[in-house]
Amino acid sequence: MNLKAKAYDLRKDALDIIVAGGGGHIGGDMSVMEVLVSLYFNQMNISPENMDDPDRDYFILSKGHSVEAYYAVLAEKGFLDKAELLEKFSKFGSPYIGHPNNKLPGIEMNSGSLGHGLPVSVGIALGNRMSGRDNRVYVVMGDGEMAEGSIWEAFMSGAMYKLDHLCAIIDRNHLQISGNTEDVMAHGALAEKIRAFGWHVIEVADGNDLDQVDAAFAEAKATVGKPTCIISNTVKGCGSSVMENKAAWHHKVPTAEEYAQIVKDFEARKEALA
Ligand SMILES: Cc1ncc(C[n+]2csc(CCOP(=O)(O)OP(=O)(O)O)c2C)c(N)n1
Ligand SMILES: [Mg+2]
Repeated sequence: MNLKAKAYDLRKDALDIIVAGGGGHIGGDMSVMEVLVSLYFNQMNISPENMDDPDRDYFILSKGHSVEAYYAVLAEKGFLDKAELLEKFSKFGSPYIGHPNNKLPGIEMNSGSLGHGLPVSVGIALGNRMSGRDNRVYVVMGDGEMAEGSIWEAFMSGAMYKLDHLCAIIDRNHLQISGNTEDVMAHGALAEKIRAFGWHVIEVADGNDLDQVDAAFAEAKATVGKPTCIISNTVKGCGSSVMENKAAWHHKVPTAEEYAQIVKDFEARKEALA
């Protein structure tokens, strides 16, 4: 499978889920796609067959609003049914709600209230180690999410317990709901701050380049004695100039014209990869 091209097909699936449901957090779905594709197809020991195995790897989508990208990847992996998603996403009474729901196959944790994924992941990683397990825990956060104080408590405890099987990823797309992160709650020297908390930090120059993302995860796996944080520099709305780097596309449904242009742009990006 050509995973780089697959990331664009999955962007199209996320787009279709949003259009079918009449709403969704499209910008952050598009920025995080290569991280999800790398994790689910190249990194993690996780599948519909082993979800009850305590030795599986764990994944938490802390920035739960990017659920449409998550659903698209879970469907591709065989956890969810794509046709059912298109039919039921965001419909009254449906389990396919606009944030991760742990009643669905493959989803470990309800998320969407930002700031909770890293604290929970610290607990899972510590519990796994206390049980003598060797599995890994991955958690994806948004860069706007860094404004939550609970994240920084978890950075402290993850380092204190030397959780080297824990890997946090920050989808550094520079935008949050209402604008640029540096205007809303400035990060300053983000990498240096997290390093000072005792983590190994890897900065990925282009987090929408699957090779760079894969390389960062390989380095995380080889890191001993401390947890790793990958700061993945991405483009919000990645895949189409209709959406890219535009705060207004944080949560939006495209018009028919915009939809047609976005799909055309995805195809062009795919061709450029070939
Ligand atoms: C505790 C909490 N406060 C506010 C929100 C509303 N909210 C939803 S998405 C979002 C912005 C998140 O920005 P970021 O983490 O950068 O995500 P991305 O850019 O990847 O979409 C906010 C403030 C929330 N979901 N949870
Ligand atoms: Mg962001």
